[in-house]
Amino acid sequence: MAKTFEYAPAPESRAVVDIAPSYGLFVDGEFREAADGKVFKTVSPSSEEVLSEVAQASAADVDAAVQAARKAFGTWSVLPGAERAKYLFRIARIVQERSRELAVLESLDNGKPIRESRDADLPLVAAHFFYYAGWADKLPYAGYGPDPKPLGVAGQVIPWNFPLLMLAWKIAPALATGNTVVLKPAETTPLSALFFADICRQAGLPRGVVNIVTGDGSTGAELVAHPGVDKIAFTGSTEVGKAIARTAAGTDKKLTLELGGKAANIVYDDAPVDQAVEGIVNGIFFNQGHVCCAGSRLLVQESVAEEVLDALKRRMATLRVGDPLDKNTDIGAINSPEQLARIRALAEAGEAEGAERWAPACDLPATGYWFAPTLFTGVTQAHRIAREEIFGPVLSVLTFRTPAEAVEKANNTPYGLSAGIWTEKGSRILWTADKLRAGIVWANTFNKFDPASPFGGYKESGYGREGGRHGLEAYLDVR
Ligand code: TAP
Repeated sequence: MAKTFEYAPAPESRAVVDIAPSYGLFVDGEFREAADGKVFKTVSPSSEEVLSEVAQASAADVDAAVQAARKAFGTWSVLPGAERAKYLFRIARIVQERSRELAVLESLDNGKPIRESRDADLPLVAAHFFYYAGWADKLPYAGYGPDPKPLGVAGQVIPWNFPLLMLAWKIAPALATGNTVVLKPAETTPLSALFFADICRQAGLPRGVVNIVTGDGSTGAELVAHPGVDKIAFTGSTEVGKAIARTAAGTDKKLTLELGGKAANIVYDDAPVDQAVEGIVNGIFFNQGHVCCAGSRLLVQESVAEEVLDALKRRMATLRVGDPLDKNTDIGAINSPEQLARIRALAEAGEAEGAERWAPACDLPATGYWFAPTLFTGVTQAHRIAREEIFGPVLSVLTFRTPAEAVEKANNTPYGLSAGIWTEKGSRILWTADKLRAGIVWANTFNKFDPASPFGGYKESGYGREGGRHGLEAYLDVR
């Protein structure tokens, strides 16, 4: 049974970010209250402290934001690309300058370890703006015709797992291509988007080019249904993605969907074990497993399964769960009590269906939402933990005998977002990657992201690509 200890937030690092007691919506370059005055609280999942009160946007607020974006589109869309690039470069530089503050904010509101927000999220956010700033004046050379045109107003809805990074993935290509934006962050993580609104002001971005409407799923639904929205970009669950696709059907709105995943991380018998174990740990425990491309199914070749699992358990025993602001923390807090309940329910289903549950002895804080790194062995393809996205620090282990069986099992999922391969043989990497139905395949590494590389899935993981040159297409009227 896990022991508990009292939670004590790290005081010095908390002080680098100044969170106001309340925030309004960011519409037409200004923060304003919701038309009906409604607010909701955002809570730190590690301490259960209320961080701030945030405006809850209703249909009237969404309408005001879309109108502001529509008005701004008139001038923004005809600005020379080189001028738009200057704003994007400026935003990237300010993100870098304020990255310590933003990293602490993100860890407080989301629960992710500061080492990850500082070394992964924030550098990638800046990189994304730098990358798309570089495209803004080169669109005629992007392969979409000599004079590609923006679509108009982009309505963007993002999840809570990488709040600022998902914002960057959405806003950077939209602005580079001359579109204007209304973005709705997730209800549990609105703060970094509101700090980003302040960065837009600091960068002198013309009013109305970026608008942020905070709220719950109903705000997202209002946004995607608004007739003034020309393009919808959504990242989140497959269930909500399907609902949005139904809303957009029969309209002239363009739609891209980045949805869930159930990635296979395939370890062949010739893989360097220590390196593979690091990749497995990174694949499933990075960001508490709240990652759409998490390597949540380990497929290990039967002849090395025992050796790999022994090494994996030894490594898991060294992982530290706790205060996201502690630089030694490997696994932070689960983002919300609802998500914790979902993870618990699926883990219980794993046990009930006959898989064997294992977790290292682990001290979990008394306050906040926590789940110990967990693995299941004896998992079959019929088990719910092998089929459903858990979105938490839970690894399901399956074995295989031949490469063909590995591929067959890896592809046996309604999802098709990502996969990993661990082997010494280049030929085996190419053979396997060619047969996997996954938008991203990593070999001898996992969770590597680069703004130049397109990201997106097959099957129920969605459609459209974000990142790279391909990411421009979703925001252009390609004729
Ligand atoms: P969702 O519940 O789908 O929420 C995503 C966003 O949609 C949130 O902002 C949410 O608002 C909003 N929303 C909820 N209902 C809506 C509706 N009917 N119409 C419009 N918007 C609505 O997902 P989540 O729980 O935040 O995120 C976890 C899921 O996202 C996982 O399945 C994960 O795999 C997926 N995900 C995928 C990717 C990529 S790139 N493929 C990346 C990250 C996450 P509220 O927060 O207020 O409910």
